[in-house]
Amino acid sequence: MANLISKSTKFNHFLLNTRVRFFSPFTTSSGNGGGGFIKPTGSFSGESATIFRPERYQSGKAGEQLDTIDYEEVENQVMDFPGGKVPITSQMKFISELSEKRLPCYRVLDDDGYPLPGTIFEEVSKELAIKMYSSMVTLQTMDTIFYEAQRQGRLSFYLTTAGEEAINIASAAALSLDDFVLPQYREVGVILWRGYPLEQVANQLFGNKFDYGKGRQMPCHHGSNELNYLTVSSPIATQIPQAVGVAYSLKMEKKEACAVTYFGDGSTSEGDFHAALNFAAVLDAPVVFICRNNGWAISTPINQQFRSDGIASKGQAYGIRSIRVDGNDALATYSAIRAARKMAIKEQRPILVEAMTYRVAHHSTSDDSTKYRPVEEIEHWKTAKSPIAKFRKYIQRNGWWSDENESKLRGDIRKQVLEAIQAAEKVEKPSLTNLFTDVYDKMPLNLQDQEKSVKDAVRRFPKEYPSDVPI
Ligand SMILES: Cc1ncc(C[n+]2csc(CCOP(=O)(O)OP(=O)(O)O)c2C)c(N)n1
Ligand SMILES: [Mg+2]
Repeated sequence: MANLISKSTKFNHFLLNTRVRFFSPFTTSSGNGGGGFIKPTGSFSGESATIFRPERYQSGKAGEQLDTIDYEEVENQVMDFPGGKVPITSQMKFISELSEKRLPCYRVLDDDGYPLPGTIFEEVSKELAIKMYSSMVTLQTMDTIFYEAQRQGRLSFYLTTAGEEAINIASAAALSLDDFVLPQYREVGVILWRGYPLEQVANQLFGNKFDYGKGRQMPCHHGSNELNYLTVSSPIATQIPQAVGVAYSLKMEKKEACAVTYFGDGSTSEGDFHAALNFAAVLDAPVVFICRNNGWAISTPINQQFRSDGIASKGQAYGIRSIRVDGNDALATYSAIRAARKMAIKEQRPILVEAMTYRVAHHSTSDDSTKYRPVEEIEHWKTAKSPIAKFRKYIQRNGWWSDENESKLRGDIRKQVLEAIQAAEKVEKPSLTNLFTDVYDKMPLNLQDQEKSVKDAVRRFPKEYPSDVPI
């Protein structure tokens, strides 16, 4: 039977008959990993058949295949196999490729910002709710301005978190600074929440001499030792097994912390994802896997990515407790990640969270997503399903927010981001020497030779090289 979220923290008890549940790694006699989940009130297959082609969201066709198998077990016959006794059946029955029903999605707020009847969630104080909301707006504003700056040719590359602001901020708010974060690339909100200044975001994007990475990474590859946020690496999914290693070392050191790794739906097609889940389960590593299932891996929709019922079902296959959550609902995401973190640390086990969302923006500034999906669909998720609008309705209804607060916040953030851009743009680039340092304690001869030849080339052909990069 699936496990209840621990009651030790404050939950909102509207009605007591509904429970937040993680799918247990082991199925029960109910056949689908635990019954009694909250019945989802919305669906990610799209509300309007004319606009949405449901197959995009429907990677599996649960409900259309074999019924849950009811085996007749042969009395007094078991296979005494290492790890537990296996019952024997005389019937040749194959287990179905999918469970009877699709895994439901845990949601707290409806589209109007009202808690669903019977929902149980972690309450957030007014102060925390406003901080979460302001951070989501900061992320959105920052994305808009940096995206435009790239379009003006001031930056070489950018990618936004548009539509995924709640996953970024609400999950970050549920973590502790002692936890180690191993991100993909669409999670800049997580590092911002941990205290990375807007100025540093701009420094990284411009690769100037204040950038922690000394200009050696592509834009959007943030990282900070101080904030326990490992630098983004471009090859997809490499961070997932690394997170298991980090978690295992936290376990060995008996730390009150876990590793948290983020990745997209597309990344789950990499072998690294599967190896990581298996290692984590076998090693009982305190790691929280957060999959942002945003429907797309650049132009590849999820129904071309996998045939399983999304990602949460894969957790169970590896023996990992898992949940599917509405990633556009900040309160549901916050509650699920708080519970996941707590279980990962207290019980020393991995947890998988599949956060359902939609990538509202193009994949990056190198993409035009209108070439492969209808504009109406994007617009729908941008407006009707906006995680920011939904959370605003909640805080405004609670009397914590007003239209005046909103316009002041947006004005202030816009000013801060523009100032950060203008300042970072003017800062000189790191010296060319940095290309050769920080890998070896003492630079080997071959690198010394390469450094010399690069610098000679720049001196001989100065017009061929950027004038703002000091030698
Ligand atoms: C190993 C590897 N293969 C391919 C790529 C090119 N690539 C960059 S992002 C991306 C899509 C990833 O999609 P997903 O994991 O769903 O993340 P999202 O962009 O949707 O947030 C691909 C294929 C890469 N960076 N690394
Ligand atoms: Mg994706």
